[in-house]
Amino acid sequence: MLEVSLSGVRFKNPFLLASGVLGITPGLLKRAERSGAGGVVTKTITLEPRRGHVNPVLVELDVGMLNSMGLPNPGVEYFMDVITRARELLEVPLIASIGPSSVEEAEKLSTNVVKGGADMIELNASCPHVERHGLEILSDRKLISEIIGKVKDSVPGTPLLVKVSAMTDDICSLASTILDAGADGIVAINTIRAMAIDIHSQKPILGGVYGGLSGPALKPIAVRCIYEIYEEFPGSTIVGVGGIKSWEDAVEFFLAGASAVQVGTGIAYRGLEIFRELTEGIEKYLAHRGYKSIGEIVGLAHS
Ligand code: RRO
Repeated sequence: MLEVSLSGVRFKNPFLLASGVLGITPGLLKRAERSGAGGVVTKTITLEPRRGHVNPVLVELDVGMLNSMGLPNPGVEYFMDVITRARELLEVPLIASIGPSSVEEAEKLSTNVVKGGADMIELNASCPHVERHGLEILSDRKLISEIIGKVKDSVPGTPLLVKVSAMTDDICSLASTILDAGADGIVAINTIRAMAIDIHSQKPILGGVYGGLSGPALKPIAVRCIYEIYEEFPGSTIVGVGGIKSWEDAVEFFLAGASAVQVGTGIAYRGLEIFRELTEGIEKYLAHRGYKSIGEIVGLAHS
């Protein structure tokens, strides 16, 4: 009932661990699987190790979370081993998130993560607060097309999803560029550039000044982006992410056009049990309405 296939990769359920949350060690990825995740995405991997931004890197707000992690990761050489060990441990698909800053880096990153054993690639070109690895790439249409083309040439058998941002004036034209360049699908959406100021010190709270807003405030924006993309490209592969913390939230994403969804900040609110809550809730919703598979409700809000 909950099984989905994304560009030929099969998932036992459509609830995936989002990038940046627990995706740094094989053991943590396995914990997400044990808790019921249908697939897992690694922390975004860069060619060279990165320390990330200075503390504080996370603030809880009343509308969500603000992070300015700064893409901390041990680099692809180290991460290949993490992917290989995780692949041995996991039964669910493993998606490697890569964060290149150039076409050359995209080639090296994609070749290496696939050599390590990744089943799928998520190209993260939408971090709102890390220079050279995020929005600069997504807003340069020529560069993003070249990167997508290079990844597809380097690892032709591995499906490629591109994670986008709502911070664009025309999400459909961005989606068109991405799909025309050969990507297999779109992950919508990354966090939104935001900030918080401490009224006592009268200074920005985050060490990196700017951060990415995630959590409940993001949900209606993500649903809107997915709806717009699906309306223009019906049947395209869209993976939704942004503020899901209940099965009812997830249903909205499916109705808008997502074939699967990712959970990130929701884990901070609900714990890893959220994966069971989502699967049980959606199973009941589908059964109650007489649907036999999750695919039957994808995009229904458009009809
Ligand atoms: O590591 C981060 O600071 C980060 C990344 Br790469 C991203 O894509 N989105 C986000 O909110 N934080």
